[in-house]
Amino acid sequence: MNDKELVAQHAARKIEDGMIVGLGTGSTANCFIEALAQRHHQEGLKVQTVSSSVVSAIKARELGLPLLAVEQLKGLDVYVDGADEVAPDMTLLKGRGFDLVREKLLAGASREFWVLINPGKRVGRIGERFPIPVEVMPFAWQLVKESLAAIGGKAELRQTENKDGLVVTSHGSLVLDTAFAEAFDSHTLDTVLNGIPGVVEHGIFSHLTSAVFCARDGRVEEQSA
Ligand code: ABF
Repeated sequence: MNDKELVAQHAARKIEDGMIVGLGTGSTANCFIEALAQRHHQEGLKVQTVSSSVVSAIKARELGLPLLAVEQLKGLDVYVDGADEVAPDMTLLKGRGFDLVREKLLAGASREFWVLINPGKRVGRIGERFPIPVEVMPFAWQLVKESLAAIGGKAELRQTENKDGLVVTSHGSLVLDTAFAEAFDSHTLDTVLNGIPGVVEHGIFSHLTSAVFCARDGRVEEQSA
């Protein structure tokens, strides 16, 4: 079993009968969906799930997990997802993939948010390895780029992998990947980005994490808020 499967199974074992479980997006979240489906079928674990992306919804449906629409939800018990960077205070950087809007919506609406990682995701500060993904309304991108420059951010529109076009999220937004030359306080930047008109959402997840599960040397270390 690899580290992603290990940490995914660890999280899936903590899910209890009757829970509404949010499914993240990415390779680690995929392992969690598989581990949860296994418990659902083999042990009769009764869960309802809600997905953070079309990709996760398709996977959950294929594996026979009961799936709710986000529109039906008034809240959920736990949201389980991976991350791109995890700071010591459990602030996260997410959104190297798609759908950070739904990811943050579910993380914020959930009683608990569990983050599944390996030690390679740990950083001293958010933005150490990756630029901050800032999702913008398409018509606003140039003006938002200027606003980001005014606070020291160098923003580039995200391109498709083969560089033949721009990335468009499933909600029709564009993504400005924004690097800051100077170290910043992630909680302050979170608030500042939230206040820029035209910004739909961004990849700093502050004060949302309940627990980080990190697979290391065949064991899972838990860090709780
Ligand atoms: C998505 O999955 C993104 O927000 C985050 O970027 C990524 C982590 O994926 P993986 O587990 O594949 O490293 O939730």
